[in-house]
Amino acid sequence: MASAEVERVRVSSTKPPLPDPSTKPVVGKVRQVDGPIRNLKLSGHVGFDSLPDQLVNKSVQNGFIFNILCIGETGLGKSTLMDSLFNTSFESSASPHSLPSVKLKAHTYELQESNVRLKLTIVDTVGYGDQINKEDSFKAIVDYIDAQFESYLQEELKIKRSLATFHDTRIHVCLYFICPTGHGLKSIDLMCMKKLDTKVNIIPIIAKADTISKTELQKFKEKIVHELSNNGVQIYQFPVDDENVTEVNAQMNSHVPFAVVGSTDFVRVGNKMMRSRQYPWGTVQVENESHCDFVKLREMLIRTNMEDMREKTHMRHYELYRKKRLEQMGFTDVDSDNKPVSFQQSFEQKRSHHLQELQQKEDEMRQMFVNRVKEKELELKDEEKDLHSKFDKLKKDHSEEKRKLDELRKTMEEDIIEFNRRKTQIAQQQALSSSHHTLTLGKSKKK
Ligand SMILES: Nc1nc2c(ncn2[C@@H]2O[C@H](COP(=O)(O)OP(=O)(O)O)[C@@H](O)[C@H]2O)c(=O)[nH]1
Ligand SMILES: [Mg+2]
Repeated sequence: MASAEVERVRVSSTKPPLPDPSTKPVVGKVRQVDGPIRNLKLSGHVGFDSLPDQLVNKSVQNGFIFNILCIGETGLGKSTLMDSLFNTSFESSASPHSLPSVKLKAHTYELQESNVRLKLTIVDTVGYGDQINKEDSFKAIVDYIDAQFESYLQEELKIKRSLATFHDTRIHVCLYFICPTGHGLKSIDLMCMKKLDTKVNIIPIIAKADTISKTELQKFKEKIVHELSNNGVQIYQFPVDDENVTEVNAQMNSHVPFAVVGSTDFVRVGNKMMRSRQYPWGTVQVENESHCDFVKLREMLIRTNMEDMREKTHMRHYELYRKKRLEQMGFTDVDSDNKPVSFQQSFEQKRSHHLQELQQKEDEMRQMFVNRVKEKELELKDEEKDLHSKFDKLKKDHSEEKRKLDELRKTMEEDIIEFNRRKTQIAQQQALSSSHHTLTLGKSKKK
């Protein structure tokens, strides 16, 4: 096969000046084979500057998917915060504290803002922290996250895949609700976040921040950050590589964990209804930045970094899962000499290895079968021999018995003959003696 020629030409376009008839277009003339990429000027408007618009239109048409996992003890305000974040009511029902284990419940909603559709899935950890033994609380969560990765991987590995219409349920962000104790993280918090930090983007938040005083809150935040870094827990960092958001994201990274307040109640402030919590001593406004970090969280989670979280989920967390799973299946990018191998080579190698193993197993089983048959044959032969000798003995016993019986019969027959002979003899003697007696009687009568 002839090796393919690689032609790389880079043509750059600034906003097109009016075409100058004296300069001939260079596009297509300058060709570099396997050389460096060159910048070229376009001498007229081509139109690929509409690519971003095309992308936007397509994305808007398809709609977006975003999946949030809320982890936190029952009653920490997870459902209320979700209602507050999306400014709606998801109509969730309160869960009891009596569940024997942690269960994950997902609900999917279709939301629309202007012409942008969002398929939002909120996954709740029902019963989290309610068991006496909390050691295994994270297991159900890890399993759930992996199960979503697995179903995406299975779709991806199908021959006929429909990823465009596939409902991607991979978790894009995990909001970890920290109890506002002021005493730092609980061991369940650290353990759970540590188990999840390679699987999902974690944003820790301090729940019900209105129950903790301002000075305590600052110390609490510092303590949490310290404990997270001491335990090597990697939480999600808002990206600073996009210059449009570098500054705001860098600043927001220093505010994590956000201390939030949620509410389903509204209070009139001026001529506007504001989400607030009312107390005898005053009102906490959810969207007031001097009252809590709710606005910061909404800004970071929904308005600035939603796409980054979707991307990181796919490029980092899913990629890691996929790598592990493919390696488990026996695929690799390099051979034993560290030389690159293609997926096909790797697959064929795995297949031939598998076939070899199968053949070996089949041979082993066949050999085992032959051995078993041989053993059984020997056993049967032994049993047959036994039976034969038993039969011979029985035959011998029988003929011996028969012989004895014959002898007995013979003796008995002789005895009978003797008996009969003697019987006749006695009968004769009796007859003779009775006739003699009659004779004697007769003689005496005559006298
Ligand atoms: N003080 C305070 N109470 C809250 C806050 N958010 C929710 N709550 C209350 O806490 C209770 C449980 O809230 P819910 O959202 O059902 O908790 P979930 O079990 O974590 O979903 C409800 O009575 C809420 O009104 C908050 O930010 N501050
Ligand atoms: Mg709830």
